[in-house]
Amino acid sequence: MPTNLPPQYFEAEKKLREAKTPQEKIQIMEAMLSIIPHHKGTDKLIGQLRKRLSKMREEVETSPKAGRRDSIYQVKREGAAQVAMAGLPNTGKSLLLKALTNADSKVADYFYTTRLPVPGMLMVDNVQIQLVDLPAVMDESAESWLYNFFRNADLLMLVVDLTDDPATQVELLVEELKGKRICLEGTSSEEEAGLGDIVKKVMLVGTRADLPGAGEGLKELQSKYGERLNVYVLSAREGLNLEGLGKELFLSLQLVRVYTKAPGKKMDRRKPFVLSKGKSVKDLARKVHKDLEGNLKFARIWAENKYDGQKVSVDYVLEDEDVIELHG
Ligand SMILES: Nc1nc2c(ncn2[C@@H]2O[C@H](COP(=O)(O)OP(=O)(O)OP(=O)(O)O)[C@@H](O)[C@H]2O)c(=O)[nH]1
Ligand SMILES: [Mg+2]
Repeated sequence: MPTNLPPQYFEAEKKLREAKTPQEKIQIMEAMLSIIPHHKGTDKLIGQLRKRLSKMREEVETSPKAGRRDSIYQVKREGAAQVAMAGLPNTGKSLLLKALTNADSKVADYFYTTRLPVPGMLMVDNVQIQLVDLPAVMDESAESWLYNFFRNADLLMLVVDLTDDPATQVELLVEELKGKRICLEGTSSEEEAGLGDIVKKVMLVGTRADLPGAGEGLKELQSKYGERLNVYVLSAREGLNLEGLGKELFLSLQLVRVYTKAPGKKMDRRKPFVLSKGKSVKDLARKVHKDLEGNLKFARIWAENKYDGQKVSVDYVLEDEDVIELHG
């Protein structure tokens, strides 16, 4: 059967023969996998390449010389929080990342298109949230690093296709992640979490809201998960309902943003400090400067319709949009 491989594939193959380090080889093989067109004629080739890749990864990970993990599977954290996309293959994760941010991630109508993490930055009002597109949860060839990525993220965005039995997709995701000791808030796995399990915040996003059948899917999700999870539906292809997602993410992340100001000066709304809900003035001071916390005596606070420069103690719990003046 013809494989119809593009010239870039052969260039990559040549590079692979010349590559010296296992890290280089891994990187090239990942690139080859994303170049190969998917059809019956290439099934075998893709299978072989996947096998070689996972063998090479195993070698790297078990070799004492290699030490740390390969950096192509990591993303530098930027912004106030990191959100990892988790979904079954072909549910629209990459198109959603592209629709929401300036990032470019390959979109295609076959399974396992995304091979590596692709970060994008989402501005939510004046807060930056890093959104990371990732391989599908069932992608065995990414297993060695994908779940670590999920473990380190602040929130998992469960991306499900509304037109393909979305509640079952959620069940599968919950189960699969539970198997890797990642439990999800607001799902059955949260109640079952034991010692050594990590519990993650989640938000549920249904895609393909533009297609017939999506309404049924939403009903199904609402009835099963609506009470305990933030359920949001959209269409990345048609640009439906995209604007509100950032705000919902911010709420699901349970963050507050506060502004600091110097006495007698105005605050700068462009530069909020972002902390998790429940943090105090003391925590804010630590974030502003490491020496500040020890000298801190009190703070003054401004908040719309609530405070106008009143004195509060260092244990005051911060709320979203508070303006704080720290006094040592
Ligand atoms: N109609 C419609 N199609 C969509 C939507 N979102 C994605 N698609 C299409 O669905 C296919 C898969 O999209 P991707 O973004 O590549 O899916 P993915 O979840 O990243 O796939 P993998 O990386 O393989 O896990 C593409 O053909 C997209 O154009 C949507 O909201 N509506
Ligand atoms: Mg993808």
